Amino acid sequence: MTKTIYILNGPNLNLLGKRQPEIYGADTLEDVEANCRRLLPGGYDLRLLQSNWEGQIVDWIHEAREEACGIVINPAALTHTSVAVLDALNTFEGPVIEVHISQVHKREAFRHHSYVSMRADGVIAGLGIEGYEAGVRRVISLTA
Ligand code: CA2
Repeated sequence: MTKTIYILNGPNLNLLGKRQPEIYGADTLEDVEANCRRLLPGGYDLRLLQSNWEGQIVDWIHEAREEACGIVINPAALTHTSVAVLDALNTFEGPVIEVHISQVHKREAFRHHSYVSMRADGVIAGLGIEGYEAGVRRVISLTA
């Protein structure tokens, strides 16, 4: 049976590649998906999703409980605010890798705390969109 990796993206990441390239780079979420797809061995698939709504991210995490072998998540600003996303991730049994495009620890102090890190099995920050590929590689190595 095919193993599916969910790649979840939080608020404003639909603007990736379209605004603030000095912080987030020039690549889009479509580029992220294409780069990650290239890494997939046989028997794996991925589903890349983005929403500006916290509840939608929670619903996708619930869906992942049945459908996904692992989650790569860039919760965006919800990283720093959302107990709801943390609680949802705590119900997921597979590996969870948290990704941030920017190096959040070099930025404002409010970006230094992550609720999601209390559940994540790995945390990647500052690798640009390559962080998603590292996250996908890690989920594959933990679920192969
Ligand atoms: O570095 C990251 O990936 C972040 O998760 C991005 C969030 C930010 O709130 C986190 O602290 C770190 C912001 C996402 C906004 O994405 C945009 C992308 C392009 C243009 C404007 C916003």
